[in-house]
Amino acid sequence: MKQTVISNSTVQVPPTFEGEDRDYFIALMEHVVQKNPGEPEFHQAVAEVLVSVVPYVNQHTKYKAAKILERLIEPDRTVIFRVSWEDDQRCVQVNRGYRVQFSNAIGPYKGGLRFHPSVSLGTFKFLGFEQIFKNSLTTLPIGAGKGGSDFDPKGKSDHEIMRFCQSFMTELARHIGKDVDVPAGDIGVGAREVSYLFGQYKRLNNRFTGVLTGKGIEFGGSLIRTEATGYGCVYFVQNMLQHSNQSIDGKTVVISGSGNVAQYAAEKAMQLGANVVTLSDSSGFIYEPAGFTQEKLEFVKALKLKGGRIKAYVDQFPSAQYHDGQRPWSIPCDVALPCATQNELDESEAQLLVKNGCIAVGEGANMPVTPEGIHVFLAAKIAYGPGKAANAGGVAISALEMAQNSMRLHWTRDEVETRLHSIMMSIHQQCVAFGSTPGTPYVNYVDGANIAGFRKVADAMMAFGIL
Ligand code: NDP
Ligand code: 2IT
Repeated sequence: MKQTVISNSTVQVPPTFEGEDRDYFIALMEHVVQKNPGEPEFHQAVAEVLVSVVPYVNQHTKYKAAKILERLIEPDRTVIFRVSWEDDQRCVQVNRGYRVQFSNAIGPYKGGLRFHPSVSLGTFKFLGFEQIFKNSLTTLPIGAGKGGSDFDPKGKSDHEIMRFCQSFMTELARHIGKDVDVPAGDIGVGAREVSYLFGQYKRLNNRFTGVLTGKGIEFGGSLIRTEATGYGCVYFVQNMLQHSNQSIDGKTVVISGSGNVAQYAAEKAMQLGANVVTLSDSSGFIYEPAGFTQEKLEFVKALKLKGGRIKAYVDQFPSAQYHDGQRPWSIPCDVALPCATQNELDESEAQLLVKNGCIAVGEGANMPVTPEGIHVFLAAKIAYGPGKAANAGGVAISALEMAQNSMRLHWTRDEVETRLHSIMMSIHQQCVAFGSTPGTPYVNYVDGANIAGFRKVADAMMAFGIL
């Protein structure tokens, strides 16, 4: 009988794979699972890329002979360190810090820091691996890394956050640098944390350099960086819709999350005429049937800035309903934007979205849809924009922040937003170039993003020889 799953994992062998593609996929995945036990998110992220890239590599055998895929699935290096700090009760606390420097083939390691109690090494390996292809798609010279800690910022005082960030950076500082590795924010790491981290790096090194992005505007940050991931995600969805002669104007949009990405995805969707009806956090979701307004969104931004729960929204605006412990995917919509976390939209929720008439999905979060959920979207041939493409706007503007820091100048809001717009368009074009089925208007954005992202990095690796 044919092998359909990879040993000791939930990874499925793509049912359409035959012969060489099947053998190579199985060999690579068996290796990944065996060498990286207990890291299911990393296995999932690798499998999602191999689905597209294995057939491509089998057709372009120079990559296979040079073992580019075997090299790409192994991070350049992984750093794990202890972070000790003192809480407000003068008790010593110990957390674990990570930085996975995945690939610097096309530029300095680049990617965010996540502070969340659920993380482990496998989380950062999945995120760092995704970042390789995403950063390549941006058209800018950035390699890939990711890091963070199992520190839980929820309920911590400002002083505790500061002490944690300073201790974390005291160790991380020796591994990063403006031409080496440039971290930024992600879940649990926003403007406040980046500022503490940057301040400590500057103190330790006595150097004012663009070693982090997402900095405050007063000390080297770029305009539009805060908005970039959410805005970029909506631009990408707009591009996908325009490709099939549609528009986001007038569409009903369901969004998960209420953090940085969700807030600005909601803002741009509304600016482009869409009706955004949900936001959520890890406790539940709010449904605003008539749609959010800018004023209501400002309330959410202020609420989340002070660490509030999304539930508090309904006390202020009784027009909305709060659904405790649920995710928003049961609400009928035209467009779904998962903007919270990985694996937050599963097969049955994907089926429900399609049944309710959803025509486009744009991933603001990284890997938010399960493999079975992705299969539902691809089988239904709706416009499904994977995170590597759809949420690349954030890291793209980080790269522009690095450029501005190197030039020691500061671009205007218009200049940066225009560039974001054209970068998202270019990412869309790359997906169309590598994901179209000849003779049909359908674009498989998963294949497009994976293959276009892979090619550039693979060609750089080929040029360097065996490293
Ligand atoms: P924030 O910390 O600002 O917001 C995270 C949001 O997601 C919150 O609403 C949070 O709810 C929710 N959330 C987090 N973890 C979980 C969980 N385990 N289950 C359910 N909900 C959860 O992070 P961002 O908005 O920056 O990041 C959101 C996603 O976007 C992540 O996948 C991130 O990797 C991705 N991303 C971020 C970029 C950026 O520039 N910031 C760039 C590209 C991608 P709660 O408050 O209850 O925890
Ligand atoms: O997942 C991501 O792309 C980010 N969290 C942003 C990374 C960055 O370096 O701006």
